[in-house]
Amino acid sequence: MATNRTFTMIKPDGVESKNIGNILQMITDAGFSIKAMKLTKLSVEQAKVFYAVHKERPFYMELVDYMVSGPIVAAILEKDNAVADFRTLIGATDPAEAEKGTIRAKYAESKAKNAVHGSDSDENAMIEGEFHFSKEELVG
Ligand code: IDP
Repeated sequence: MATNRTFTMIKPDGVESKNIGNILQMITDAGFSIKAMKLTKLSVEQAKVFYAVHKERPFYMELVDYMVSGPIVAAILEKDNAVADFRTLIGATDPAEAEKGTIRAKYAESKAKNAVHGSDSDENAMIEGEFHFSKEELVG
């Protein structure tokens, strides 16, 4: 996968608050094209693996429980400088600290329930994209 791609999830709170459409609109308005997308629900095992990097953190099981609490939308996005530009678009982890106009400032509930995920490196974008999608599910 090229390095102009990133991976995102609209997390359970973003789906529950009926903001799938609003969040996707912000993503495409910012110039990202959607290369793969699905509504799905993570298993406990998948959530544990996806967030394994945080397994020593005190909030790990809270994070896993939250990520399996409802459906998510997973997507692979493409744009020049995708990883960094997407992190800018979503804003800081804690919506109280996120820049005005970012997805988390507009739609996130809290530091834990923060509406969206965005990969933090090209390497993780590739790993996370391949974790959720087969080659056949990727368009173009
Ligand atoms: P990021 O999603 O902005 O990259 P990370 O530090 O990688 O933030 O944390 C991953 C996810 O773990 C966050 O998006 C959030 O859902 C959750 N999280 C981070 N810090 C806390 C916390 O202090 N309490 C509860 N959940 C947290």
